[in-house]
Order: sequence, then structure tokens, then C-alpha cells
Amino acid sequence: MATEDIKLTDGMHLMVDALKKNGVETIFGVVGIPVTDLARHAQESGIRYIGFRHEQSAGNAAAISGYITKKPGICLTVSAPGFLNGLTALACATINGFPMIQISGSSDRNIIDLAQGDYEGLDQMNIAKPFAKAAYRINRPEDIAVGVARAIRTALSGRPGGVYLDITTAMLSTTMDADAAQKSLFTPVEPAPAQIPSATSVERAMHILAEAKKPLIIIGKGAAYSQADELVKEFVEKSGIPYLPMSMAKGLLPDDHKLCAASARGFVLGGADTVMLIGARLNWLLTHGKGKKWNPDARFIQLDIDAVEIDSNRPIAAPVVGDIGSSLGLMLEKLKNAPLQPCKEWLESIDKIKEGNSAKMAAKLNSTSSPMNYFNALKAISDVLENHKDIYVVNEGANTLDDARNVINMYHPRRRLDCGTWGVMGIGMGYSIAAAVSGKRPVVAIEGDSAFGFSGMEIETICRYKLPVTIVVFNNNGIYRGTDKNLSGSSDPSPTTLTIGARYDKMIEAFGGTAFNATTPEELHEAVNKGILSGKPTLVNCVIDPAVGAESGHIGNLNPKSTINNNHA
Ligand code: ADP
Ligand code: TPW
Ligand code: MG
Repeated sequence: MATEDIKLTDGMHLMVDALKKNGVETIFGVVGIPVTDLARHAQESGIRYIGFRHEQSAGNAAAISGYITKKPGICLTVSAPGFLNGLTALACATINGFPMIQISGSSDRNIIDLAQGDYEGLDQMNIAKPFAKAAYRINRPEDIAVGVARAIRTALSGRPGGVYLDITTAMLSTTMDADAAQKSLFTPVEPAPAQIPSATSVERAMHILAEAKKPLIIIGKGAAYSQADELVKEFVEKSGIPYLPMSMAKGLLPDDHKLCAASARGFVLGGADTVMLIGARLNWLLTHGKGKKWNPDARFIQLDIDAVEIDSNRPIAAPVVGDIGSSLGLMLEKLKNAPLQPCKEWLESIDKIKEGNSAKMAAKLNSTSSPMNYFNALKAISDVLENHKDIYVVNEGANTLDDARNVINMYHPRRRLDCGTWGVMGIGMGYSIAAAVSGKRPVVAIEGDSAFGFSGMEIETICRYKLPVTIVVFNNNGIYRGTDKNLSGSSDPSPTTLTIGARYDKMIEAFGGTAFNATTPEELHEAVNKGILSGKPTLVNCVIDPAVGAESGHIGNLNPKSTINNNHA
């Protein structure tokens, strides 16, 4: 065959082919040298490319897209600074257990390895390693298929996480025989295989449950991620055990379920003699399963896919290591043959607490204080959302996060997307974009004014792609509050103060979105309702009393305060 008859492809085209072959529908990214043409060809091939203003938001979008769809979300970044901007999101995905792949162009290895100062030169793969579940580099087009398959399998199997995939500039433009290239492509078989727990572990867990007088189930976002929705519901209902949803597990069972103990959280944690964790870690969010919040004699059952998680913070009497679907399936079989004794008195005592706490909450929600506080503002939003139960709710901030989590009921699985395991600020717009694009539903983002600032420029992205996102900025002029004083007495604002009376709604007007300024619950209700019904990018500046927020929201206990010469209230 004459050389001119050989059809060639190159790394760039083959990379796109490999992603398509593996069912990638969307790439979230920011382009530049050396990945601009890669994004063009991806778009040409039918993959949707969503171009962001900052890689951190593109990475956050990829991460939450992975959580929503159970397929790795793809983030594309340029070398060095673009790579580093995306890395925070990759680390966050890994910490949260979301499957994601950050694909980054990288500069010339020969120059990087000798530290000779290449354009955007950085030893990216080694830098990524501690922040990712794994990091791989593709140096030759003939390795693309294997590289992509490894990245996918690593991101999805076991506890999901973030994978870094380095693609070198040289590799992108290296040619290879097109037929051989096509032949090299494949999709990994069962990248997230079922993990069946041992029969003994299932029996042990059921035995402990049978002895419980005051059992409690805690459902975490690992359970939500596993998409074993029906099994979780069936197990809770058949066992008749009250449950607490962790933040992002809200809605896996509807929050108004009679066995939901969320509004008696302190009571059930303190009283439970047996706690069954379903895809939830005993990390700081559960005070490590220790301390005064917990019954010291409680025995723990833990369902998790990651054996290393067991005993991480306290002894676990009955570990069930497997995927949630397989584990609950086997436990349900046992339950059907040997039903548990109903824990009637325990449930009655919980119901009493729930009633009392609900009455207290109702009083707060119905307060008529002006300017608005968190609760009457959230009530206005909640009333609208009761008519849109299947919408995505993105939520970040301190008070804005903690109060919204308690006030806004969720009714469908994986619809609440928030700051997650790290309590990170900056996920808001990236998560909203991915929820609209990958989740294919409207979104309401409830954002602290500080939190919003971390990704606020992405409202341009939301407008450019005409996404159905309604953003409500809880504007209290600051981080936690807007009333702090500069202790030096100078005219600089205090560390927690933001611009007094800022009009965040004006920002979205610059990009053709719809803007509202709401100063009363009625105005807020109307604005949110209109935003959702319009299906168009909308931003509501929601004016909140700057004095009502608590420092650090509900986790002020973790906030160290100087005890000497402290002039600060
Ligand atoms: P939350 O913040 O809601 O408490 P975490 O993220 O701390 O939840 O914990 C989720 C746990 O779920 C992790 O330990 C993870 O290993 C586990 N997990 C994730 N996916 C699965 C799955 N498919 N089956 C079982 N466990 C899973
Ligand atoms: C990446 C620290 C925690 S909460 C918060 C910050 C800066 C903002 C709280 O103010 P906001 O909410 O959003 O206005 P509200 O209603 O209480 O006034 N950097 C990162 N992550 C975190 N968590 C911080 C800083 C922080
Ligand atoms: Mg604020």
C-alpha cells in the first residue's frame, strides 16, 4: 500500500472518539493551549461542550454530574494554571466520593522534567496524585483507549472519586493509522461491579437489629449515589425503623415521611441504642459517632462499599461491606423471613419531639419581621417549591445553608446538592449548571452572598447556555453577618463584611437574565415563582437582616475564638 493511501488520525481526534465510545455526553471546561481544538472536535462529534469562566466551576459541574448520573463527569482544562484551578474541584470530588475525570493538557515533558521553563510547564500528574483517587498520563495515541478505560474504571469502582488524566501536547498532535486507532477503542466491562457482602456480615447485622429497642437508620449520600432508591425505601418501611437523612440524602425518602426523624435529630442521636449507617461516614458531620450527642452504649451497623471506612472513628459491631443495593437486597430477604419487633414506644417518643419542634419551627417561619430573616425568607421559597417538588435545589453558605437544609423539604432522590463533606464554598453555579445540563431539570440555587461570590461569574455561562436556573442570593452584607466592626477603628470593612446594600440582581442584567430585588416574603415568593415558571436565567437579590446570622452558622462550636483581649462580641 502506498503511504498516501494510509488514513491517519491524531491523538486529539482519537481522544474524542474514545470519550464518545464510552458514552460521554458532556464536557465541562475552559479551553486554551493545548486543548482548544480538542473541544472543537468534541463538539463537532456531538458531545455537548459547556464552556465556563473558571475551571473550578467546570470541575464542580463535572463532579456533581457524576453524582447525578453515576457516570464520571468530564472536566477539560489547560496546562498549569488551568489544571490547578480545576484541581480543587477534583479534590472535592474525591473527598465527596463523586466520580469525575479531570482531563488536562500538559506541556512538553522534556522541558518540564529538566525544569527549563516551558509555557505553562508544571509536573501536573505528580501534583494531582495526592488530591485524586489516581492519576494517569497518556503519552501516545495508541494508549488512549486504555488510558480512558482506566480512568473510567477507577472513577466508578469501589468508593467513587476524582481521577486525573494527563494528555500531553505532543500526544495530541501525534498521528497514527486511523484503522488501527479505531480498532484500539473499547468500553470497559462492568466498571462498577456489584459488590456482594458476606452472608455472615448480613446475618450479624440482622441479629443486632433484632435486639434493638431504639434503632435508628442514618442515610448518607453514598446511599443516594448508589441509586438503590426502592430498596432503601422498602427497608425503612418494612423494618419500621426511624431514619435521619444526611444533607444530600434528603429526598431519598420524602422528608415528610412518617419515619423521618430529622426534626428530632438530637433526640434520636442521643437515644438510639442501635444505629445503622447506610452509605454515611462517621466523620465530623456526625461528630465522629462519639461525644455527648450520642448514646455511649449505642451499637453500630455500617453498610459501606469501602472496607477501610469501617472502624474509622469508633468500633463498628456489624460491618456490611458491599454496595448498598446488594447489601440491602440480602438484608431485606432476611427481614421478610424474620420481621423485627415494632419499636412502638420509641416511635411515639420521637413523634412527640417532632411535634414540639415543628411547632417551634412554624413560629419562626411565620414571623413577620422586617427586613426578612432567614426563616420567613426560606418559608416564601419553600411555599413555591412545594409546587415544584422535582426541582434541583443547590445550596451553599453558612446560615443560608444550615437554615435552608432544615426548612426546605426534599421529595425526590439526589435533588439536593450542597457544600458536601468539606463544607466548601464555590460549588453553587457549577452544580447548578450541571444539574440543569446533566440532570435535565430546572434548578433553584439558594446562595449566601459570600458563597455566591466564589462562582458568581458563571451566571454568564448560565445565560449563554440559557439554562433554567433561578438563583436567590441571601444578601446579609457579609460572611455570617453584615454588622461586624473593624477592631482597629479604621474605615476598612471588617473581615466578614461585604458591600453594604449590594445589588446582586444587577449582575445578571449584564448578560440578559431576569433580575428581581426582593425585600419582603411576598416579593420573594413572586420572584422565585416567576423565575421557575419562566425557565430562564433569573437572579433574585433577597435582602436579609444583616444582624440575624450566627457566626459559622450551626457549626460555631468548631470556630476557635481568642480568649485574651477579645473586644469582639
Ligand atoms: P454523608 O456526607 O451523606 O454522610 P458520606 O459521603 O460521608 O455521606 O459517606 C458516603 C459513604 O458511602 C462513603 O463511605 C462511601 O464509601 C459509601 N458509598 C458510596 N457509594 C456506595 C455504594 N454504591 N454502595 C455502598 N456504599 C457506597
Ligand atoms: C472555599 C469559609 C464558610 S461559610 C462562608 C465562608 C467564607 C460564607 C458564609 O457567608 P454567606 O452565608 O455565604 O454569605 P451567610 O448566610 O451565613 O451569611 N473558603 C472556602 N470554603 C469555605 N467553607 C470558606 C472559605 C466559609
Ligand atoms: Mg451572607
